[in-house]
Amino acid sequence: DLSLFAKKFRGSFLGVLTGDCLGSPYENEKLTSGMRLVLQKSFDTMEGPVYKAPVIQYTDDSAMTKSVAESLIEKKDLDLKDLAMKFVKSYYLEPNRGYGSGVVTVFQKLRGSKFADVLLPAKEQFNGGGSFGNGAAMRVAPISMFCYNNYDKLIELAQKQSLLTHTHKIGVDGAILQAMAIQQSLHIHPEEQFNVIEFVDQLLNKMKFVEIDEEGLDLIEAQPYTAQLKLVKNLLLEEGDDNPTHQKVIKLLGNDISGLRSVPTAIFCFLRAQKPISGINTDNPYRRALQYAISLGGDADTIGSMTGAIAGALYGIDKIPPNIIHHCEASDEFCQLADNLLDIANGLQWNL
Ligand code: F2R
Ligand code: MG
Ligand code: MG
Ligand code: MG
Repeated sequence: DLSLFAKKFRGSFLGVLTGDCLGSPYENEKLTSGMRLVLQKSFDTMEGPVYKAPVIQYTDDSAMTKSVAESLIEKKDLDLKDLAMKFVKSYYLEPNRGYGSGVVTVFQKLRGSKFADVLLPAKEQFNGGGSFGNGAAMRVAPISMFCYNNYDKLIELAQKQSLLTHTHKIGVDGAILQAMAIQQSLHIHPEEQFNVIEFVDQLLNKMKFVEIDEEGLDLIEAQPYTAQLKLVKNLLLEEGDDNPTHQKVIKLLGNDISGLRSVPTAIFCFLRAQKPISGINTDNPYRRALQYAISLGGDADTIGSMTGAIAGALYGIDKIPPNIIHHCEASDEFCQLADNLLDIANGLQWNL
């Protein structure tokens, strides 16, 4: 029998994987209502009895998450040089996993410089501005598990791992926010009726200290994630049992490749899926969250993956339909990584 945290760790890891695999066919798509019906039917089949089907390949989201997990397990710490080497090795072994076009330059420079200064290539991205893509957020789940009982360590390591590829504050803070959301989910009992507004309020309180408003001007531009989280809260409050149109969610929260317009969206999908959503017919809240996230289209693999990581951390592996798991590439390997990471995390001083 698995312990509660073993189920949650596996759930979050398989959340990353299943959201990525099931979302990737829809990446960059603008979904029509017809396509949403196709999505509903394919999820219906996957919630049914076990059947044979070819596995769906994972993309960069899972590949990079796997590297983060493997490095933490091997080094029992966040070792940036080792992690940089693992990212690069994995990229050159399988360059066609759908990586962001900018991040490939980082891998080339890391390899070309023989990892002399692992932080330098990321700083040079986009004329020195750094990447604001969601790539640092999409791979952060293992950090939430590694630091599952320590908030300060979580922030420190979520930020540090980002800097290997993303130095723009939007890119880094997106990873911190995603890491916080997963950690919060890990600490909610799956049978507990939790308050979704309190979940957002906790994130808002924490982001206050991340998005420090140095001038004290209370400018929206200085606290962009705070502004997005307030929109998430309003959307959850104002619609009651209805749900906002896809168009409205995409317009307000976004569904693109930037951290700012994808991490809060994933948090919203997870929270909104606590209640029924029209057009998504299921009693399974994990499936509902995943299907809802993917149905928004745009950066569907990444928003699906980040939503899956948060939802899986709450519900645990038992709530993920077996067909969904078995139809994703390397699901056994992801389970094993979760188990190994729990062993390591439980032995760390800072989690005691
Ligand atoms: N790249 C994709 N999907 C599209 C291509 C798929 C592939 N060709 C295929 O079909 O096989 N998906 C993956 O990329 C996202 C994560 O990206 P990451 O790791 O953040 O990469 P990058 O390159 O740093 O940033 C992504 C793009 O964002 C724009 N951008 C970022 N910072 C910018 C800045 N400061 N100024 C201007 N533009 C900036 C650029 O267009 C970057 O290329 C995930 O969706 C993952 O699934
Ligand atoms: Mg594609
Ligand atoms: Mg991807
Ligand atoms: Mg993507």
